[in-house]
Amino acid sequence: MHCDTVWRNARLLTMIPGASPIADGLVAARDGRIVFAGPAADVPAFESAQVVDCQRRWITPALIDAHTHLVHAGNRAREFELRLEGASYEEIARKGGGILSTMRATRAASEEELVASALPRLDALLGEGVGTIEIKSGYGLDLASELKMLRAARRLGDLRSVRVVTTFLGAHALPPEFTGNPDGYIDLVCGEMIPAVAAEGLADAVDGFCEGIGFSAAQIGRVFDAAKAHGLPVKLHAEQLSNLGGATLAARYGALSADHLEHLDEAGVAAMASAGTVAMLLPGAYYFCREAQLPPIVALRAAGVPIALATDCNPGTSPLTSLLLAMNMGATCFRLTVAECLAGNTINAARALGLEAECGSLEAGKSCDLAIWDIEEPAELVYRMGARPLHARIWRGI
Ligand code: DI6
Ligand code: FE
Repeated sequence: MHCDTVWRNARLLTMIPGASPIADGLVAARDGRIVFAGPAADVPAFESAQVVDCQRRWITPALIDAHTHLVHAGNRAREFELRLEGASYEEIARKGGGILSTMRATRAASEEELVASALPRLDALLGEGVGTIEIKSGYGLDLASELKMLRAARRLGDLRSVRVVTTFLGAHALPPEFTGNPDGYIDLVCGEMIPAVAAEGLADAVDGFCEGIGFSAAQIGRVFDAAKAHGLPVKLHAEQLSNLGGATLAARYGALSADHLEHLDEAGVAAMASAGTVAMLLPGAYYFCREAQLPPIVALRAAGVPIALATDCNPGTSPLTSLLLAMNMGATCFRLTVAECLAGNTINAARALGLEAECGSLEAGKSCDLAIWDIEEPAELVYRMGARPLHARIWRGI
């Protein structure tokens, strides 16, 4: 076996479902892909240009943050203060704050400014071992500004060694030009924005916000029809603040994921289970908004719905740039197990992006995206708050 790099003397958490940790493991890479990951005793004879002694550190797949609004301008610290004084998220949104205040700042920013302001957030995530990140549009809400956001997101992937997956979220909020005319805005999303985004190859999926302060299930259904017509997979912000049946709708369209889900009901759980739609839980938003309603974890588990976790990094409801803290919140707020939290940021997150053949586990054939940790046991990744346990991050073998 010819390799470019071998990492030896490591403990491995492959994240292959059902696999045990490997006490004396080795990962070998060639041309950026894993050619072997397993017990050192099983490795075939190899020659390698470089051999790294990991000194018994743990190696996991690089982490995956599969739901973010990383690209945006401005911040909403003032709204945070208003909420501390008693205003609700929905009240602020209805008064033209909320998503629309970020829309104004994002429209005013250049593509370069969007990239520059997102880079520190991206770097914080990379410093925790993230190798793949999903980034949504949705703060432009007109064609030019949505395209600008998606270009900024793609540009981030050129500037750093990270896989950037983009999602068009035109149906995030109603822009002021369409006040009183949500269906007119959905016409624009379906008739102009999705075709333009698809023609430029700027989005890997289409998302929407199915909520009283967002769009109805019927409106989202039209967006999904347009996405499908352009060969784009879908996902949905569903059942965060109320139950509009968004998850069931998403499942009907074979959605990659349904996200948030605090108000998901049994029918929604069953629909997701039969469609194989991932439950993308966002504990940062739950925590930051001081939600009272927990997502139906026990029912999701019982139905075998794969559970993923992400930061939901956004200026309004989850100004969070730590995926490790999202894991801790998944455990403390949602009572997820350590194994569920780890799978939620690796293998199940890969599935939520349709990338399960590419990343999310240490398996021959996948991209060699590794996180090498200074920890004694994997539970520490979930247990600690504010720790910086990353020793090294490898992306595509480098
Ligand atoms: N749900 C969320 O949590 C974010 N978007 C969404 O649809 C919040 C976006 C914001 O408040 O800026
Ligand atoms: Fe979100």
